[in-house]
Amino acid sequence: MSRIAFVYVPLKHQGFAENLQVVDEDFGRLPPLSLAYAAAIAERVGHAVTLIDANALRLTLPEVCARLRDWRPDALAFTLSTYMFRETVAWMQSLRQALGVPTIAGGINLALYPEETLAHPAIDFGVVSFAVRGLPLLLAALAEGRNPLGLPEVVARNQSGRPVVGPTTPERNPFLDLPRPARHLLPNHKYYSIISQRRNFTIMVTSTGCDSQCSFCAIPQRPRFKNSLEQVEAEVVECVSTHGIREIDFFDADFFADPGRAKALCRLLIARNLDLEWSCRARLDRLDREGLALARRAGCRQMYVGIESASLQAQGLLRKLLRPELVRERLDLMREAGISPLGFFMLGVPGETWRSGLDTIRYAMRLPLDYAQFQRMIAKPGSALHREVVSRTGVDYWRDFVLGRATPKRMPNLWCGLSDRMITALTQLGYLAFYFRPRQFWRALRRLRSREELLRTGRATLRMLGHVGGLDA
Ligand code: B12
Repeated sequence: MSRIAFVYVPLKHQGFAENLQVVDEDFGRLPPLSLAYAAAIAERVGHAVTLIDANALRLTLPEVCARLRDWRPDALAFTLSTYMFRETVAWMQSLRQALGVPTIAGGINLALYPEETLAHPAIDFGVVSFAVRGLPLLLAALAEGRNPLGLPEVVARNQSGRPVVGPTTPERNPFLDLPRPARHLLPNHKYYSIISQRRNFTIMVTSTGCDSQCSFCAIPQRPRFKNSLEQVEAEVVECVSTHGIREIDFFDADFFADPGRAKALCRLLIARNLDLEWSCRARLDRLDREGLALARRAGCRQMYVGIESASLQAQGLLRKLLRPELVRERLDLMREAGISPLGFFMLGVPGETWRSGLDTIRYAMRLPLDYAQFQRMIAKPGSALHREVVSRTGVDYWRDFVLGRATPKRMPNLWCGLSDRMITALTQLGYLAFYFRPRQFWRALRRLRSREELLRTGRATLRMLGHVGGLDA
């Protein structure tokens, strides 16, 4: 048995990000779900485990280092996204040096760029896939002083220092083997999102991947697996009864992708009659009156829906066509059911002009939405759009970024003629035009349920106003 410390590094807004800085910084503090899954896998096979969420606890590197010196881990484990790659590797390097123990990495960036990731000497080992098999094997080898090179799903360096990915088998549904995320190791009382209303708050996923093929999104490229409804129900019940959770945000790409499954889950939650509210992401064309009514009865308060753009041409190119009549009809159904809609919009879409960007903002304002989020379109790592950029330019920006050859800056935008500054200005304008209307203001005030929420949204509003003119990116 070994002592394994999982560390979640504080999030930082990046120069290439799709959100405005102020939005990224005020979005909330959300639990590190992937890491909590990995920690649960290690704990299940008998290791002593701690998870330090330095992001939620606002801990600095020296503070985490001091805590870990006291705890005396045998290995350090981190989740690596491409966005947070640099910061995470910097923490791995410092903690590895200070504590003199090996580092283990997992997560989305390792799946996308395994060899480039392991090119960093601060990372000793990696575990690809869902870690159910690979992590226990790696930890056992380390505990017994065996060389993990060649173990299934484990990335390790060979004698000449080259990273080698151990054999992988076709992925089977990880939810059949995954334990529930180790929420008992998380500071559950610290979490919130900008529009959550109850504490404790957490996030959950009931599936991975997505049935849709929107070209701007990276999630369709992830394998598609679903958890069983019994396990989802058990996780929800554990959240409520053991961790004092009163609000959950389901992060599935499309909660209603399989409407029959979603409705069945709602019925299970209704029968449980829990003191719980929740939100989820859903595609508008999958929603119907029955599903929405069931979701509401089951405690759903908010749904996040991608509407993206007013331009039908751009929607077609992005492989997500939602006609305005359908959008309006489904949003009306949502409101009728008593569910509050948040619309996601993208600016800088293919063929975007200043005028079409303004059309998208006006479109958002005409729709019966309680909230809107405006993002610039970027070629996310792993998306079909990014693959197209690579084939057209011959440059893989994200690969270069992981290898330390590119800085966190705006990527080339091959699909629209607007400058970066114009897209940023449109995004800011979107927020101002949408939220600073008497009707929206009044709606927002009526929705507020707590002093904390008032302070949180007030602060975000002031920061947003403060940034206008500064053109933060
Ligand atoms: C929930 C979620 C979040 C949560 C929780 C973060 C987390 N990953 O734990 C919050 C809201 C905090 C979040 C934040 C962010 N996220 Co996020 N997130 C997701 C989401 C929707 C689901 C992740 C999940 O829990 N999946 C279910 C579990 C079972 O699978 P998994 O995540 O792959 O984890 C398994 C394995 O990868 C492995 N594993 C993972 N980590 C580790 C670590 C070790 C040591 C080991 C051994 C194994 C291991 O074991 C896990 C269990 O099987 C994914 C999209 C997706 N569907 O994958 C995006 C996604 C991962 N997020 C993304 C992004 C961009 C972000 C942010 C930068 C915010 C933003 N601007 O969008 C931040 C960065 C966070 C960070 N520190 O890197 C991108 C990543 C793109 C990239 N290549 O970098 C994704 C793919 C979505 C997208 N927009 O395309 N996110």
